[in-house]
Amino acid sequence: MPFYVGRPNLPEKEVFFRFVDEIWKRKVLTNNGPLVQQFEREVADLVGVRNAVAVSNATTGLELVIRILGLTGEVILPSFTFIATAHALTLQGIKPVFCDIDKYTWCIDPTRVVELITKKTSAVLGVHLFGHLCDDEALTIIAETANLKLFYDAAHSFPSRSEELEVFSFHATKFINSFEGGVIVTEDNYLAEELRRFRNFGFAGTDQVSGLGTNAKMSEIHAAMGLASLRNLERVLDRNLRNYEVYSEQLSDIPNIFLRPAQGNLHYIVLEVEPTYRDSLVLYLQNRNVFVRRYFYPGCHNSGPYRTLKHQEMPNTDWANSSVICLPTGLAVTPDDALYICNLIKEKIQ
Ligand code: T4K
Repeated sequence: MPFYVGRPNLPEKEVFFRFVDEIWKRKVLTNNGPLVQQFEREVADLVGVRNAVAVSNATTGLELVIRILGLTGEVILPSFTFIATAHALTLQGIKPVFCDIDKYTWCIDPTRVVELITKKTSAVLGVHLFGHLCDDEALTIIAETANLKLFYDAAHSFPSRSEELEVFSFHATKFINSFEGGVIVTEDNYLAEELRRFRNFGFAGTDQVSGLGTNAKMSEIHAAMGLASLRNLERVLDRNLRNYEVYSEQLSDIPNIFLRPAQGNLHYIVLEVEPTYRDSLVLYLQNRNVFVRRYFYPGCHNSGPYRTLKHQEMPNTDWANSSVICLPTGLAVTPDDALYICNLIKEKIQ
């Protein structure tokens, strides 16, 4: 059987269909329907925040935030992230300025952020990577001192968060999914209202357009999947934990590989492999139907439109890019499957 990183964590079909029945009865398919509102309330309660604004996906969520915060010029972010983080800025006419990551958390390194601040910098965009939260305390001090906005790409971290404005992803491949989807969370009521208006063409009421806007709404069927998936959260977390335990027991004493510490929802179980062995191990596993991934090799600064930009030296990013392997987990992987995958790894490395 093939194993994937990102196989969807499917909720009980019956639970999903109960929500779908409600859609059929009401005939409300989209435009801030009752299931979207319920999904927003449940997400807000779970993470403990005042406002949750559901959107079509996390990338549009980031674009909305960038727009509503009125960012200009340059924004500092890590290169070691999914390309969507950088593209969301570029599409809004902002230059992404790539920063190195911390050696231990693999999140943006606050001490390296300081080196990159210029007159054109308007914000710092941290990424809570693989369940690790950014150093919010240090970044807040830096942002306040330099009068910059601070916000987070929290695509990986649901339901953990820091205190800032952040954007979760509910994409099919994420810990909790709504097929496609994202949720922006913020304590700021005014900002939340602005985001709601902007996701709905700028409408402030029927027939009343208060400003620019787009269509970034989540539909009812997506919210139905999100609500069903939330009822599955403990089961997914428990499976991730059990799989992590197997990976940890089996891989702890093998030379040249290191299992990164467990954090958050454990949706990404991450191995650091001595770079000279990494790609041959990936190939070996993939040839045996274990589709491990090198997220986020080769890094944003080595991808697409960003290759020609000048950037600071990023030794920790270089190391992460050349050593990372994400291992399969989630409901589609049992602890016995994890053991099988570990045996393949040992077969190749030892
Ligand atoms: N910021 C960060 C840090 C992110 O990681 C992401 C998304 C975003 C922002 C943007 O969030 P969204 O706008 O998407 O809400 C996948 C996902 O498409 C992407 O959402 C995710 N990060 C990224 C880490 O992974 P790919 O190109 O690797 O996906 P793909 O199609 O290769 O799928 C991965 C594996 O999952 C496949 O090998 C098989 C399995 N799979 C996938 C899908 C979609 C399934 O079994 N069923 C499915 O329906 O990007």
